[in-house]
Amino acid sequence: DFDVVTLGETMVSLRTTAPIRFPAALEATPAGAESNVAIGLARLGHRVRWISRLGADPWGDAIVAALRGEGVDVHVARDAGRPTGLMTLAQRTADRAVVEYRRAGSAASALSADDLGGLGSPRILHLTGITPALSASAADACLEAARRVRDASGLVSLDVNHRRLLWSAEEARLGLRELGGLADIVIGGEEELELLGDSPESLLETASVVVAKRGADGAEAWSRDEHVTATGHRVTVVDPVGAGDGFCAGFLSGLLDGLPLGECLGRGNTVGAFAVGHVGDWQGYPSRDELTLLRAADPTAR
Ligand code: KDG
Repeated sequence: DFDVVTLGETMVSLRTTAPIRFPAALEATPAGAESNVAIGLARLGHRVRWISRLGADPWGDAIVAALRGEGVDVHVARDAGRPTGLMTLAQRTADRAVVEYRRAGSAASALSADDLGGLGSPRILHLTGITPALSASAADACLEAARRVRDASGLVSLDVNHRRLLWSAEEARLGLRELGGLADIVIGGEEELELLGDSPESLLETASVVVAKRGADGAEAWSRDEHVTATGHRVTVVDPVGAGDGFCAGFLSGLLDGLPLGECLGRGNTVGAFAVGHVGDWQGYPSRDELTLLRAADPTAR
């Protein structure tokens, strides 16, 4: 069985640093919060499977090839009737980007509980609040996967990842609370955690660990008997997208290795720091050997 199984949509992301206009120089790269986490975990040496649906189109082939190339086990249905989702990302300054989604009716929006054949009994199922926003059947797939993994004594991890463009505030509140109630590990920014409950501590009624991500300011975690913080890294930001997913990969990697909670936060912060130094969601994620690089006294390893 896998250390981690994750489930969600991966799109073709067409990136530019200029406003969208012709002629357009766009760079195509796979982007999806859950597959980003899968790549981050695979680079750290964990066994990870990604479950999804893709169009029966060349973009779907390219996403499969990229993820397999990163060592992720790909378990996808190819849908001849629906395209692979697409997004554009105009990164207008180092830390400001404008995203547009072309994912309504995409292959992954048809995800349903019928796609859970490859779920098995992983140690951790990692979900995000993006998938339940795609469609009612995708929301159902998340709930059903969470129930099955809990029944098999696995842990369910949820990164809130609230995407305002995909659902209304009220739909998000209801959908995220329902899924959040099945999660053992709840991860989010401070405002995202507020969507789920009155305080991070209040989420411990159902979760065993709650994590607040604060980017360069580090992270904070609450469990039933611990409250820990970890400082972030001051690094030059080239592109912040993908840092939160990198954080999740590092944090879950720490849990899988049995590290104390504070060190899990530390590993999350480290992967996040690598992520922001590189253009693209996941391209900058570190391998296991590189995890100590930020601590080295000499900035050049030689
Ligand atoms: O966290 C990065 C993701 O947001 C990005 O890869 C695209 O999955 C994505 C989404 O739905 O925004």
